[in-house]
Amino acid sequence: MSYINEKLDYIISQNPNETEFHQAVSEVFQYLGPVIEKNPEYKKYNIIERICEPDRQIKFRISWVDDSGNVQVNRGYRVQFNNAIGPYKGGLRFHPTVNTSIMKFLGFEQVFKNALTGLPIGGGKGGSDFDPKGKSDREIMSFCQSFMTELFHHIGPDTDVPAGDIGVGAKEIGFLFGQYKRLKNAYQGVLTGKSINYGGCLARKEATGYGLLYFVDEMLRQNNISLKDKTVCISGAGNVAIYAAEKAISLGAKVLTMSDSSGYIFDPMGIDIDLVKEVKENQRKRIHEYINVRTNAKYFSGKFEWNIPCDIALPCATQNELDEKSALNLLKNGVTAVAEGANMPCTPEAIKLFLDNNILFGPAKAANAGGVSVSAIEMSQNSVRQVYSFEEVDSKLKNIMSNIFEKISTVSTEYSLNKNYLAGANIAGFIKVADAMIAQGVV
Ligand code: NDP
Ligand code: 2IT
Repeated sequence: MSYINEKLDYIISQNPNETEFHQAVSEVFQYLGPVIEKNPEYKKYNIIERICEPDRQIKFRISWVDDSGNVQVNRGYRVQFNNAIGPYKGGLRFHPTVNTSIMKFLGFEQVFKNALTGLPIGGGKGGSDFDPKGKSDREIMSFCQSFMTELFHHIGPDTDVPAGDIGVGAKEIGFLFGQYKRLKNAYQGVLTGKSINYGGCLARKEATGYGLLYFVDEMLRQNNISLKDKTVCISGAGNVAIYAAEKAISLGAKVLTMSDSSGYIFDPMGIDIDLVKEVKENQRKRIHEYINVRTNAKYFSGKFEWNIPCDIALPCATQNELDEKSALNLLKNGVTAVAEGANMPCTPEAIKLFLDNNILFGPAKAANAGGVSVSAIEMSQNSVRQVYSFEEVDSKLKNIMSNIFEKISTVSTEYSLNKNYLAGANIAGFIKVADAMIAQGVV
């Protein structure tokens, strides 16, 4: 058995039942054989085992009172995975499916994603099984205050800087920030994704979706394809999906679908993004409300199976949402490119089909790194008490995304895996973190 496979078996046995974490580790490991051969130091310093073990995992109780006066209990997490290249950095997810495996897969991926940005940020992730759906603002505030009352012990602007993810947007970040400030009596850039009027960064809200499209545009351009007039299917209708759709439309593409966990909309005339924003961001309603206004669009309840023909597919909802069956639908309908806006949205079987069929594939670690990149810009603005304009941040974001593409493309070629951007991202991210760990000694 190869060194890598032995280590993979060991890591799986040490972390039983954490299937999403196993999946994320396997994705990185499948490309590490030649990397270890080329750099024997990684073996000597046992980087493989060290990089898979979080520096620290914090798990805590959150008690809070709902609007009926009942005491509710949820579970909170913060996985501080690796700080070899900077303070732990990564989002908080509030969703009933949150568990140790989900937190660890997200934290593990974040380490390599953050390395690819070229910015000084380590990787972490956190969250809770709290479900914000249907909760009043007062309930969300009460929960966030209780959550922060434990979390504040473990974070800080030079230690660990959380942000948003599924179920955590500017509103939740505001409640969390207010409580941190009260407990610490310090005004620090300890969270990113804040509102603009108290230390937030212009273009952070747009950054993941816009960044995804800058990445896709670059990937297509390097393969002599234009985004203009292409059809795009998007899943999700949250922060990432909305701004991916907005930028796709502004770059001349036509977006056909969006979805939520209840169903999906198909608008053959092209999605009206202002209407989606009105329904989802302002009214906080379900996506099916869209067809009440756009009567030519259709709503289908149930899981979106990527059965609408398109040139480009952008899964922007959640992990493992695009499976083998969906990938076969996309292939049958002649898809050209797939890029992951969500974290790990494509199953390994789906990815294999894309790579085997020479579909341009943008892996999450690279393609959705725009959000955390602008978070790092927010951190630096907070440190120097400075504010950049939207245009300045947007132009930095564009630059970062094209540098990421260039880096992973070059590394894929170096390892004779030309145009396998998944390999390029995993290898480039791993090498950067591994080298920093070795330089800092056995800690
Ligand atoms: P939001 O909470 O804003 O939106 C999530 C969207 O995905 C909603 O439309 C939601 O539908 C849908 N969704 C969530 N869970 C499921 C599910 N189990 N099945 C089907 N649909 C689901 O989150 P974000 O847009 O911020 O995050 C989306 C993805 O992007 C996540 O994978 C996240 O980790 C990733 N990401 C986010 C970044 C950010 O900056 N926010 C940065 C990089 C990656 P419903 O309302 O019905 O739950
Ligand atoms: O998955 C991600 O990169 C995020 N949720 C954003 C993390 C951040 O710190 O901005």
